[in-house]
Amino acid sequence: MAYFDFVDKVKYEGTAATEPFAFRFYDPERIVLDRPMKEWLPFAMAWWHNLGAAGTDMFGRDTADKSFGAVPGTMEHAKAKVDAGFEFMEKLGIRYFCFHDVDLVPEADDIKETNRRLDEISDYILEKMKGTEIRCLWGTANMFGNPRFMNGAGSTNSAEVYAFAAAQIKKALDLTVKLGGRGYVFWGGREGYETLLNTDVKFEQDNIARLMHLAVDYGRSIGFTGDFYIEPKPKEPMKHQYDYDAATSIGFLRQYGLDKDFKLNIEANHATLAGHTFEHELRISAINGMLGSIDANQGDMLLGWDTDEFPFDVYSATNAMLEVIQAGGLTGGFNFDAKNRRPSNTHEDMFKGFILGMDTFALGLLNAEKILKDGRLAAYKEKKYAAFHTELGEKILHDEMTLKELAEVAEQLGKPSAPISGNQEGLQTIVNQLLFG
Ligand code: XUL
Ligand code: CO
Repeated sequence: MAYFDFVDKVKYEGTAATEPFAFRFYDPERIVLDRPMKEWLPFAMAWWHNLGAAGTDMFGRDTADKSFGAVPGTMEHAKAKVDAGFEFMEKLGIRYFCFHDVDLVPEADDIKETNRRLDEISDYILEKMKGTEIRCLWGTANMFGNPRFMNGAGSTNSAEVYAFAAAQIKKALDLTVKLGGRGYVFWGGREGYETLLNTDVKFEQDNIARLMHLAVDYGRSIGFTGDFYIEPKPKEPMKHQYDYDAATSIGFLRQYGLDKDFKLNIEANHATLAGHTFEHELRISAINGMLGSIDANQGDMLLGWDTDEFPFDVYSATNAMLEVIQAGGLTGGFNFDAKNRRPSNTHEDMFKGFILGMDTFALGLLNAEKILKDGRLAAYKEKKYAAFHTELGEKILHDEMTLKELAEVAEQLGKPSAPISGNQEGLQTIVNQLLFG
């Protein structure tokens, strides 16, 4: 049975296309720099938003129908979601999916029954994967939705709840390995606090790290060879979240000796909530050897919350792709942790959201290629740091100067030579010329 019979395979039709279900820029086999677009852009579908989210917000109920012909809350519905999801991914040429445990099946009262349902659905998914190119990008456990996690998961004050968090991670890792997942994500949804009046921050952070170590030990013991990821986010649902941004998360991973097994999953909208650009978070991850995967979406700068929109900001995608290319690509992928706006409530809109997002990143990739091939930005950067290639500069870089010797140089000079211009406007003009010229 087809759920989306209004569309066949979505193909690349070029920039003149008027057909809504076509790619204007995403041309999977086109070679960009040294590899096909589809290898630079391993796109993934987020099970939760695409097959689950139906428009409910703080002020109103569902606007979209995601029943897929079955009664929500049943295993028939869980299977219908698998069928719809695979049809969706195949029609768009999406080769990966990401899931939380509770996206796959309705959670039961007793965790034993939930786990039985997860076994059943993962058998069903495995069967469905056969004969397709579709693979799991990463799995995760939802440790924020169930009321038992109201005081956190790894950061909980209840030893029993801690055991439930461990049980969910164990099962989600089992599923990730069973489905051949490349990565495993920790997004610390409730790992944070509202007020220090009732919170022991050090106790909570130690316990989160302990749980992550237990996860690594277990994952490696069952043959999981992929990366674990922290997905930083500064706030929402908690006022203060421990994994505030890339720099904070990297410090945490190093402090607790987790940096060999973990990388980061950078989400665009989380970066902007932290007061950073997307590309800043990618750069900080990359220079620390921790750029793993991306949750591709965007926020609305006039709204202070995580709107998880499909990305259409081409400047942002261009800057992001510059970072990804210069990091040599991702070992993870681009997971569209994005959902349609509440009034975009049809099944057609599901396709349009992905087409928009995929085309935006393809355009970002093509623009980044132009900027890199043009070379003027790189040449300017060379010039900017050229003073470190003088005799004095080289000595500093080789740690051959003491503070006293540097002070003597300064005294001999009296004042430094005139600074060179930052040339920001000139560089921005070049970018516009390359993008629109
Ligand atoms: C929440 C968020 C999550 C994670 C996975 O803001 O991004 O969906 O990606 O738990
Ligand atoms: Co995310």
